[in-house]
Amino acid sequence: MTNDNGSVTAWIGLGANLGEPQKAIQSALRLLVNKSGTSITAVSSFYRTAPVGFDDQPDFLNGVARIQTELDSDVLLERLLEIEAEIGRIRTSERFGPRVIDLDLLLFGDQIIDSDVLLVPHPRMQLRRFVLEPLAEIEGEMVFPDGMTLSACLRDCENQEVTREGAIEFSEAN
Ligand code: PH2
Ligand code: MG
Ligand code: MG
Repeated sequence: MTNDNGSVTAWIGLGANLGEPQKAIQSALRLLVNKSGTSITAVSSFYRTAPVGFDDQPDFLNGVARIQTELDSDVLLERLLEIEAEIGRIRTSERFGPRVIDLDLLLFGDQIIDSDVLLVPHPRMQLRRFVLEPLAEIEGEMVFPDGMTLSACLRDCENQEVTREGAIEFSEAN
C-alpha cells in the first residue's frame, strides 16, 4: 500500500469528550494538514458515542480521517502526540478516561507494526463501533491486515451506542 511516490495511506481515529470536542477535532485536522508531508483524503461525519471501557464519563464525539502521508509511522505518531499536546491534552495514568482530544493511528497502509511505541493496527479498533462506524462511512467494506472484514467486526459490536451527528467541517487555513 505504498504509493509510487513513497507515500502511505493511513487512517486516524479522532475522539474527544471534555471541553469543546467539536472544536478540538476540527483543530486536530487542521494541524494535521499543516504539518509537512500529510494530506487528508477523506473525513467521516461526527458521531456521538457512549463511552467504552470506563462508563462514568461524558459521551464522546468520534470520527475517522483517511490521510496520505510521507512520514514514517514513528514520526507520524510523534506528530499526533504533538497535536494532542498543542490542543491541551495532559496525559494522566487513567487509561480509558476523559480527554480533550485523542488521535489514534488505526491503520498504516496494510502494515503490521509491533514496536516499543506503536501497535498497528490499533489493538482495539475491531471491537469498537465508535471507530468502525465512521470508518465504514468513508470506506464501505475493508479487509484488515489480519484478514478480518470491517463488516464482520461491525456486526459483532452493533449493541454499542453510536449516533451520527453531522458533517465535520474544517478548514486548512490557520
Ligand atoms: N476512547 C477511549 C476509551 N473509550 N469511548 C468512546 N465512545 N470513544 C472513544 O474515543 C474512547 C472511548 C480510549 O482512547
Ligand atoms: Mg483512543
Ligand atoms: Mg490514544
